[in-house]
Amino acid sequence: MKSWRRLSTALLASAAIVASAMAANAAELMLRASDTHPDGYPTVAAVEYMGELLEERSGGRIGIDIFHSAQLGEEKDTIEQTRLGVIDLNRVSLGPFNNLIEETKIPSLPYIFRSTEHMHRVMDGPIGQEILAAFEAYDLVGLAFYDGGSRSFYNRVRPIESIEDLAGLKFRVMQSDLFVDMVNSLGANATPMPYGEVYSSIQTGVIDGAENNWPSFESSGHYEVAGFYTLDQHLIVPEVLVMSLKAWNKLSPEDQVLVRQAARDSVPFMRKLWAEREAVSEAKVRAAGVEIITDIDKTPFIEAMVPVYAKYVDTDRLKDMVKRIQATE
Ligand code: GTR
Repeated sequence: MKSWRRLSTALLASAAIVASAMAANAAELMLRASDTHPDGYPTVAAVEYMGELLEERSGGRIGIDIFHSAQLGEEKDTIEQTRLGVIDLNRVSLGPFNNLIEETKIPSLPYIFRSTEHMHRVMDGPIGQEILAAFEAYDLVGLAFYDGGSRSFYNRVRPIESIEDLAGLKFRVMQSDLFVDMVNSLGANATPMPYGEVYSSIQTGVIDGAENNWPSFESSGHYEVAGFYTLDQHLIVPEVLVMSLKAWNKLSPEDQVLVRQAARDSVPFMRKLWAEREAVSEAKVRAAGVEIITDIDKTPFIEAMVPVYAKYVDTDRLKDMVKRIQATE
């Protein structure tokens, strides 16, 4: 009797899961997508939009189930899970790929791009294609690049008005050796840590600050615990949307085209949302009374990066890529 009851409970539970999955979406193939950001953030909205395009173009056969707010884990872990095929799609910064895929170091170099427009021209062209192609050797398919604005330092101790003011401060960086060396070369101390630990680490004084763009500074709530933001704009790191090679290989060639095209078509949508969100986030942070330092001489910051370039741009191929980026109008 007992085992019968257990069995029927189990049957009811699995029926409920199936029913809710069917009610939520009738698509035959739901791709599981991960993002560290909350619902409504431009990257999350862009992958959702890609899902709508896919459903429409596949006649409802393929859709995307998006797990936002780091529900599936922090970026470094979700990258591993995507390589293993546990997660199908992943929207991440290029930063956490730096130690794994050497090509991703190049667009992650400090001050490599002169502006967002320069970054677009490079990443939309052959160099961007070369970097997307590099993912395949690591069990991933590079689908598209999204915007990540420019990243600047914020902290809870003092306003950074010159490079000297960074001395001795402890900043969280993404889990990438390149960013550790970047911060240390500026005279501060770097602590690599997952994004989700930054808020409490600033609050409790484990670190003095971190660095990020306007929308992340705002949506993470970091501005509530770090009252000084200096627009030194040391990084313009693109975001990337990757797919698990395992999941990709299960698709028919026609469906691979659909997925790649839907990802591409989500890029202009994302860029528009990004520009809007930057303005909204900036206004919110300013209204909260954060001291914003805009007038900063970037020259010493750029000069301090010479040893970082020497260390990370360490092959002829990477040197050539840097030259081609610098030569891009
Ligand atoms: C954000 C980026 C995230 C994550 C985060 C971080 O700007 O969109 O993917 O990399 O920064 O600092 O960890």
